[in-house]
Amino acid sequence: MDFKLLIYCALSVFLFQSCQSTQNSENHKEENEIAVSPEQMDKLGITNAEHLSAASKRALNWPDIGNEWFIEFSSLQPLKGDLAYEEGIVRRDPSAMLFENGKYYVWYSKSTGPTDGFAGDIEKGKVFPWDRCDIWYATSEDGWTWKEEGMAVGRGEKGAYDDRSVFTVEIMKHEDMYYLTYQTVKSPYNVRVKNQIGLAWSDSPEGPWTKSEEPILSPADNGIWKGEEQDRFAVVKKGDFDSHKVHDPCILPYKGKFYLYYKGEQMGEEITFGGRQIRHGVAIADHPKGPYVKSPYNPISNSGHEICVWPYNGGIASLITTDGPEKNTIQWAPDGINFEIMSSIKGAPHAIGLNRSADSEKEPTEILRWGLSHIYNNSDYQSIMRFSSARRTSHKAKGE
Ligand code: AAL
Repeated sequence: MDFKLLIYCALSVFLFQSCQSTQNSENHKEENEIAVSPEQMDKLGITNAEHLSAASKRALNWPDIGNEWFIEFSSLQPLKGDLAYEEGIVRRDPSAMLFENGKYYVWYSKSTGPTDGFAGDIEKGKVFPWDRCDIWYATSEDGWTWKEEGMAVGRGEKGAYDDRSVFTVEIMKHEDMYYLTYQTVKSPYNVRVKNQIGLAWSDSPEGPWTKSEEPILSPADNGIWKGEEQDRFAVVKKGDFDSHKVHDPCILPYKGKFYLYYKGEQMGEEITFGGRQIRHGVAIADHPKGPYVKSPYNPISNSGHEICVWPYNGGIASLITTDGPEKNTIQWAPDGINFEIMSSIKGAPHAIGLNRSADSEKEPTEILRWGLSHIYNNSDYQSIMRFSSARRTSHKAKGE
């Protein structure tokens, strides 16, 4: 008996389309034929193949990948030593960790003092916890107890593109050279200020670091503000997904090139059905120092927040958190550009710093077993924490 025999059902679907042009608007009917195998019916628990709900139709399009990308995160744990929470100090947005010279290295944003916001004197105050930051680094033998080693990259001199803040850093090691990439803001830090991306390099994780004279990436220059007021929602034209800010840079060596993944913020950002309009893009270079050319396929994600990407099985995996309709998913792109959802998770720690010494090829999410994140101890001060995650393959009651 042929169990593979497919049941074909003809479904009529009315698609109501309205034409925006001056031409006639019309309703039209389309015939859809959906093939449902007995195995699919059994796996998805479909009652009647002739009556497929919209949910069942979507389920029939799910990839058949089992649960190997599904994980759950545990509660964040505090760090010890110099990276334990300290009143009056902001330590946040940890980079990935490298394991060198018998210890882990991490870089992060550090600033002091409370946040004043935009209402006060922005020339003197601190508008965000990540304003007036420098990039510091710390080391640890076990990933729990950390020693703060000092500043790695400081703000630039007055008038430089990075004179106000350098923050949200990532690290890449390539051919015995180390590259820090980070966000930059030039004074004055007002609501409409454009945020750029800088780079620094060294032959040692301990520096000294040489900074690029110019940013390596800038926002798209095709949005138009409306009026002179400091209002980032008032626009004549929004422009590309990254017309306001390029954020959260992370460079991965990939296919003989360098893929700089980043978060874009758009002028005139809106709240949509998925929350804030936050998207991700990629810019590609032949050399770690650039020039980085934005991919014509951008945006490559219409959801997410801080970038968290790793190589897996010839492609690139990406943890999508916080914003947009596809938040709380892990995605994978065979070419580093065309990402598909591989799993939907309960939620993930923010601003993850991955453990780059993990064997990321062992299984899809091996690199997420443990790493660093941050929490808001209060609205002024944040501290770096440790996350962990585990595969979850069954759901059983006590004693079952
Ligand atoms: C983070 C990151 C960037 C933003 C701010 C600090 O979550 O997306 O780094 O600028 O918030």
